[in-house]
Amino acid sequence: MEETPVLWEHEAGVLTLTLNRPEVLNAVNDRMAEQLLDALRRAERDSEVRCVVLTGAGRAFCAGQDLRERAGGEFSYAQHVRSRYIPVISKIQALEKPVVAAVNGVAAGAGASLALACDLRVASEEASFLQAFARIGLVPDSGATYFLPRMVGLAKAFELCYLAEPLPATEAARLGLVNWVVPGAELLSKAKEVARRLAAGPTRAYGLTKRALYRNLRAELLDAMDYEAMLQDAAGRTEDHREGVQAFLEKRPPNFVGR
Ligand code: LHQ
Repeated sequence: MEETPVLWEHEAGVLTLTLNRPEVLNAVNDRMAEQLLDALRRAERDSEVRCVVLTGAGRAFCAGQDLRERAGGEFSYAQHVRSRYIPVISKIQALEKPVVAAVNGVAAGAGASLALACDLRVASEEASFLQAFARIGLVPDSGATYFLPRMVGLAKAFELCYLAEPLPATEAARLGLVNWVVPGAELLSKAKEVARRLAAGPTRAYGLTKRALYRNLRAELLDAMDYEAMLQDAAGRTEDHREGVQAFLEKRPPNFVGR
């Protein structure tokens, strides 16, 4: 049987992508990286998809690069990161739809970066985040040095990267790295509840909000406000904006269609 390292399930606007190599804690091989990028591209194109959930099969979320497939040897690490990881992380960030990580277990190395690149994180009580890179003499990659200091501050980012100890979910939530922590048995239902709510939201406005939040991480206030104003023009022309105002005036919940 052909291996399917990324499972795809689409239900009522929510696309759930499951990393599916549980025997190696969903370590990323070439095929998984390709399938994940392909799935994200399809999610971007498919207007029926209004929110993406990313999770892992079995007891882990993702253990990062498959160290049996690619480690040491003669091949270029830079080339590997550029061709396998940067496209995936960039696509999650550029996807103008909410992306929710349902972190079911350990997220290590580039697997932690995958979780950090998502817009929101729901974690099970058993989950943890591990900057495993230093353990094998590598540098945090796939966005870890971008997301971590922004989420937890520079001092904690140094500690996590240098000491490479697992950060348990409850502590990750306390630091602001995780949005919700729930018992393992409730993880998918909680993540899907959040995702269904987002999938019923103003998709275009969410997409533009994501653009503004990322772009304005490195802007001056005036510049940031001007960018918001420009995006507001686009949001202001959507069907969902008209519906939102109409629903407010009629004192009823809005029925957003994602356009
Ligand atoms: C694995 C892996 C794995 C293969 C568990 N590979 N088999 C970019 C550019 C180029 C090259 C390098 O990398 C990168 C980016 C990166 O992601 S670097 C970081 C790579 N990831 C790691 O260093 C994490 C390695 N894994 C671990 O440290 C542990 O497995 C953790 C702490 C995640 C979980 O520990 P345990 O719960 O004790 O599980 P385990 O270690 O017993 O793993 C279970 C199985 O999964 C085991 O296989 P086995 O045949 O013995 O049952 C592991 O070998 C396998 N596995 N991670 N990354």
